Formats: sequence, structure tokens, C-alpha cells
Amino acid sequence: MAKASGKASAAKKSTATGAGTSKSAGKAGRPPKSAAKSRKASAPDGEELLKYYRDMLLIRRFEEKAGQLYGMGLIGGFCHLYIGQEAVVTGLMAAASNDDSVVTTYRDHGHMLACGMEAKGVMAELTGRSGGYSRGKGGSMHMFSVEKRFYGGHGIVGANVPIGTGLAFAEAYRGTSNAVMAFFGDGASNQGQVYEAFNMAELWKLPIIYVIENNQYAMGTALNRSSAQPDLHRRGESFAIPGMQVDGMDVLAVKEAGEKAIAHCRDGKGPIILEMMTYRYRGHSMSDPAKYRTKEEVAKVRKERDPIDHVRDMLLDLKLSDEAALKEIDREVKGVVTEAAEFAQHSPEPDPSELYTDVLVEG
Ligand SMILES: Cc1ncc(C[n+]2csc(CCOP(=O)(O)OP(=O)(O)O)c2C)c(N)n1
Ligand SMILES: [Mg+2]
Repeated sequence: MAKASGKASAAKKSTATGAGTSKSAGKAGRPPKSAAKSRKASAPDGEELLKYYRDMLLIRRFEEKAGQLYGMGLIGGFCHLYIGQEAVVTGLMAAASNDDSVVTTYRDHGHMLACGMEAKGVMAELTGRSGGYSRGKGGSMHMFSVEKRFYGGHGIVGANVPIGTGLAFAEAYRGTSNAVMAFFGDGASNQGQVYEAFNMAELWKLPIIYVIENNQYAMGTALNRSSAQPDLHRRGESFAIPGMQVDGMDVLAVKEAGEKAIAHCRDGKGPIILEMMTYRYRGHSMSDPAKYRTKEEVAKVRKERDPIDHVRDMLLDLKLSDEAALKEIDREVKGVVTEAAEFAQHSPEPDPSELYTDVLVEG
């Protein structure tokens, strides 16, 4: 690995001040050491925590419902659930402004909800109906909302990284102070185009945050079986791109790291990498029986690190809320998801005349 440059060292400094960051890669179920410190360090605000609780719960209940509809044969094609990883996008969107953009992979439903896209439109796209964000023609992996600055939803592993870099180039070209967040997985971080994008981003000091959602697996392959260098936050060192490792199961640590990364971009310092240590509870996609790991491994993470339980416990332990208020949020979220599922089942299928619309934009 290339020796850390001045810039990379600067990032290590910010690592030391800790947004739940650490140099050593955590194993599945184990947060980076300094994460616990950051949990104590940040004084949580009740209203803020309740918002994160609600936002994460919406993603989880939405995904559970999507899983059910898939099981009933109402969703065709692939369907990759985000259950377990909710704190990553929730914390980062809490740090971002409405003008910052997001681009992600096929595991994208949570990102869309966190960007403020409507549950109804996302679910209807999953069922291939005309009320969906791509009018039923894109499905789970292909949804966009220019209004919410969400640029997909991409099925090709690694491909959204150059796309995000291009979006950041546009921001720099226009002279805005907006940042772009490109989310990708631990598996994608071994893709060649990622490094071509890193090089250009640093060369031109583009305002982009590369968010590596390290959920420990790329389909059925564990990180340590596929990656010669598993400290993914260090993957930018040879380009002098700084990186931080963050406890991606702790929404407050994620938000804190996100704020630092966004400030880095807005200050014109160029790209930065955030390695989010997280975990997916479900298989890679709905058709994956996940035989490459034990049930005990999953159960341990759920029990010890669940991001929603963590916020719930904090709210109750610190007496920032009570069971009745949390139940009310559960009820409200369930209502949103039920309504989205109803809409997704009753919205009409796209008319055959739509077959050739939205295919090519002539400019
Ligand atoms: C270029 C390319 N190669 C292979 C695939 C098949 N594929 C889809 S997802 C995936 C694993 C990616 O894992 P990771 O980046 O860790 O993301 P995660 O699924 O864990 O969110 C692979 C190999 C693909 N879609 N695109
Ligand atoms: Mg992965």
C-alpha cells in the first residue's frame, strides 16, 4: 500500500477525533473499537433520535413488505433488500442538504426513501405498475428522481462510481458547493473502474463522498476471501484520497462522519472515502438462501448491533421517549407501508403504448 500522503494523514487525524472510526477492519458483528466512544461522546437530542428511529423503521418495514410481495409473486425480477443497513443511508442523509445528490447500487429502496421519494411510488415500481417512479418499466434496480437528486439505482457492480464522479464533476464545473454521495459495496470496491474514478476525482478535487457499505459479503463471498487489502477506507491512499472507517450500525456515528465528509467536499478538498461497517440480515437477493454463513452469525449481529434497537434503547434508557410514543411511530410507519402496498397492487400495469417512451432523450 502506498505510504499515506499529507492529505491521507490529515484524514487520519480526523479519524482519531472519531466519528466511530478505527483503523482496524471490524469483523462481522464487531464495530470498530472507537465507535463505542463516539456513542457516548455525542449528546443525543430526543427529537433528532425519534426522527432517525422513524426513518430507519420506515426502511425496514418497507423492505419486509417488499419481501412479502415478492414471495406472493407480485414482484418480478431481482429484489435486493437493505434490512440491517438502515443506519448508513439514514445518518448520511441527515448530514446532507437537499441539494446534495445520491447515486447507488441495486440495493436501493432504502436510499430512495431516505432521499424523500414516496413509498407508494417506490413500491409500485417494484410491482411493475404505472404509478411507479419509472412508470413500471424499471423495477427494483432502476428508479430515479431528479427532483430529489437521486440518480439511481444501478445493476452493474461498480458502474455507479464513475457516474457519481461525473455528477461531482458537474457540480465543480457549475461552481456550486453541493456534494455527491456514491454508495457501493465491499465487493464493488475491487472493481477497476472505481480506481479510474478515484484518480480523476482527486486530480480535479471533485466534491464526492465514496460511501463503501461494507456489509461483509459480495453475494456469497466473504470480504476476507476476495480482498487482498480488506481495510477498504484505505483504498484511496495511492491517490491521496483520505478515508474513515465508521460504525455503520450507529446512526449518530454515521451522521457525524457524514458531516465531516460533506465539510471536506464543500471546502474544496476533493473526494473522501467513508467505509461503513455494516451487515445485511437477508440474503444477497430474494433468491439467495445464504448458505455461506451461519444463522448464528446473523442472529448475533441482530441481537448485539441492530441499528434500530440501538436508537430505541437510547431513547428509552435516556428517557427521551417512552413505549407509547414509539408504538405510535410504529403504527404510523406501518400505515405508510400498508398504503404503499395497496397502491402498488392496484395501480394499473403500463399501457403497451409506453413500450417505446422514455427510452431515448433527444436533446
Ligand atoms: C460488473 C458486474 N459483475 C458482477 C455482477 C453480479 N453481481 C451483482 S451484485 C454482486 C456482488 C456485489 O457485492 P457488494 O459490492 O459487496 O454489494 P452488496 O450486494 O453487498 O450490497 C455481484 C458480483 C454485476 N451485477 N455486475
Ligand atoms: Mg457487500
